[in-house]
Amino acid sequence: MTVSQPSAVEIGLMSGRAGYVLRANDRGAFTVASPTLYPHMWSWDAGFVALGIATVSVPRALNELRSLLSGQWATGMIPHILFHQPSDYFPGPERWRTQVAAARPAGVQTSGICQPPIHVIALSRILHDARRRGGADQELAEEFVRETFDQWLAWHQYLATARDPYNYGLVEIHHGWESGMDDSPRWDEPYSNVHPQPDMPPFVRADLAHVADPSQRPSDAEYAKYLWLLEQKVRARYDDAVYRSTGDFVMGDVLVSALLAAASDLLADMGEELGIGGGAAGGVEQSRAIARRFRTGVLRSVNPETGLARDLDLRTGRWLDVESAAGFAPLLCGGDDALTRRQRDLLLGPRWCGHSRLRWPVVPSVSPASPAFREQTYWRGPQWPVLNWLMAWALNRSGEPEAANQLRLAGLSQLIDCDFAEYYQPMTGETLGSRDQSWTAAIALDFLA
Ligand code: 9WN
Repeated sequence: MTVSQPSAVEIGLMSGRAGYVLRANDRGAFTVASPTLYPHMWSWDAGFVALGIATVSVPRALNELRSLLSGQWATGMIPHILFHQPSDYFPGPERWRTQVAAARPAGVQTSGICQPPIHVIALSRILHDARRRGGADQELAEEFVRETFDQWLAWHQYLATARDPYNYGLVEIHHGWESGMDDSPRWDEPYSNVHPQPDMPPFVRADLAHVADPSQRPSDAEYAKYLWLLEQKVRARYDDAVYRSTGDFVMGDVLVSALLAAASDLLADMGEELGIGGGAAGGVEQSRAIARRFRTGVLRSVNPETGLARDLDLRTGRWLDVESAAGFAPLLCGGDDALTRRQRDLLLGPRWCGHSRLRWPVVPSVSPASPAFREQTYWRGPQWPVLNWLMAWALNRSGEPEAANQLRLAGLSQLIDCDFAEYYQPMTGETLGSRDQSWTAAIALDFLA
């Protein structure tokens, strides 16, 4: 299916409405991930939000990242949620009980796990935008990179050490939420080994009140497992080594690893350009070493038959062969040109974006040809605009601008109604989950810039 360029009127309407959504979701010091379902700051959402806001205002974009960094733990971890204000979101701070953790930050309540390291990718894009504009924007952005370089490096080092103590080259995650793809079939096999115990405190879900149909969200049984892993993290006092030996879910995540590799290269590039982090033991070299290790880990995970990268269950030692979009991790971190071309063809081909039943040729979270595919359940098949953005970004970076533009145009067509939904039913184009989702509006702005 070929998709055409949006008209000037459509572009004007969409960018106006996307800007409006981000303004409406702005709570002063930070942007909520969505107005009611997610009334807090989420880590990887904030990265996407910042790069979208940068197309309108570089200072506001930098403030978003500054606000996120205010939640950084002493370990370097950037937590997955910052609870800047009270709300009915569950699980909130009283469930996370991060006061048991010595490394928690002062002055802001947070969750105790993390999310994919998209932030430096966003920052480098913001810097690029700011340089194009020049003047005060460029100065501000460059100053911000100088000021925060060590914090981003500490974040990456945390993932490279505390989360890869045996140098596998795959970042270990301790909860499906850390992958950003909560109920993805990537985690079905590992979750079958997670058994909530009767001493887990009872809970009432708040999320279902905010969606039209519960089948768009994870099931109650899945939620119980999510809460059980949270409980195990609390019982380990958020100590990664303790959790590793006691927790039920320890996975080498290929998407997180690929993003870490890509982000580490970009951090090194920025350091070199701005003359920071130099020297043999400096931040630039450390970042390059992280990039190399995790790129190697991602490439090693590829199944030669399918051409897709695989997560590794570090509890059982089993590779997890699932046709999820995370399998395209090598596109994000590069390192093997033949594989990049193979993945480009696969992504645009009939098992993925070129599948004959798709309303729009946009990256689905799971291949529609896979038995695991579900058309309207969360990360089990629906299209998430941010994933499509990531793949378009990766294709551009790999020297595939035409393929990238195909995804960009398809993504814009999908968003033309300006609902900026959290995710989309791939066969009908119906909007699912939350509306006015900040990161969806943000990537629309970026696609339009
Ligand atoms: C749990 C905020 C977040 C995204 C995740 C998405 C969803 C949370 C939830 O919403 O997760 O972290 O309550 O379902 O899966 O990727 O960051 O938009």
